[in-house]
Amino acid sequence: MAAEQGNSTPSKTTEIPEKGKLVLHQFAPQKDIPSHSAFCLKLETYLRMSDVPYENRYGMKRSAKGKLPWIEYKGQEIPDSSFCIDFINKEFEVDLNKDLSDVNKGAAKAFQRLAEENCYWTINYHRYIVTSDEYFKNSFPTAFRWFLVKMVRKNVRNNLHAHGIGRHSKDEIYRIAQDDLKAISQYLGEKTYFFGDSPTTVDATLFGILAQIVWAMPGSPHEKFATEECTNLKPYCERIKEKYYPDWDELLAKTKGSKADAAPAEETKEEEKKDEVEGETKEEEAEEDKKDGDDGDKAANGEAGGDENAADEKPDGESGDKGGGEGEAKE
Ligand SMILES: N[C@@H](CCC(=O)N[C@@H](CS)C(=O)NCC(=O)O)C(=O)O
Repeated sequence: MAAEQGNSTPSKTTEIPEKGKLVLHQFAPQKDIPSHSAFCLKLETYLRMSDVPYENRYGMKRSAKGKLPWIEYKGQEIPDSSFCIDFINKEFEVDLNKDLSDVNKGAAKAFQRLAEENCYWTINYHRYIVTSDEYFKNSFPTAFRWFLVKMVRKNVRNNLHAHGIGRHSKDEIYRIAQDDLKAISQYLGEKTYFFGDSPTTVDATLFGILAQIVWAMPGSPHEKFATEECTNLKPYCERIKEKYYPDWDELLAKTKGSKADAAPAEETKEEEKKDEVEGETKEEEAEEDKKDGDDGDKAANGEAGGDENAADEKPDGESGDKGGGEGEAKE
């Protein structure tokens, strides 16, 4: 099955899961929501909504595709939250979308793409470019913070530029996010779930994204817009949280002392990246930090300056370190 999903070499698993249980590999919980990864939270929510038993394995070990989350079941390793859902549906004979009309199936797919392929990037932009220092201070009070901020900003800049959204100004990126939130809010309307009284896959997807905004981006334009202009979004998240996460607080309590938090002997992306940058001189770092600061200031003041791109000042292909992930590298 792993091959069917387009994997390359599966990563090596060290612990044997409880017999017959599906294992969800994801980042450790944060102190405000169970995951700062929209995709990890989506997949865990889907498992809960479809009542499939699973156990969490928190850590930094990426899938064969280099990302989290991924699942493991009876020796098979499946990367990518959507491919995981396809696999779960088949294997456990569940399908939250089974009663949807074709029209709604089409709408569900469109909203999924809006959330994951567009809105998601505006969240990364806010977290890792605009407020990276603050974000890391609050979320990752580690000795390596200076290093994480530097590497993550560089990676996120490259990714945002490659996506295209990073070529817009700060105001434009926030406006794009607001348009997405408005569309979700308008479609949801007064309904309990996106398509009525029962949850479907898109509810798990949207919860993964919206929970970031309403609970884990305090003071952001996203949060302000979602709570003040789209007043049905937070209650929607609260409904899902209440119904599917009775153990919410227990999950959050796992932030400290978790496997990921302890950054074990297991090789992490951060450690790999640290090795990569050790050759850089302090002067180079200071220069980059200054540039980041200047960008941040420009962006904060809404200045276009000589460079409209709040998120990326470098032409394609110029910077190295393309391979890593987004800010989630440290989660
Ligand atoms: N399409 C993937 C996207 C997963 C993804 O982008 N995960 C991020 C965390 S939100 C990640 O692992 N980034 C790479 C990294 O952190 O190294 C899915 O649906 O699972």
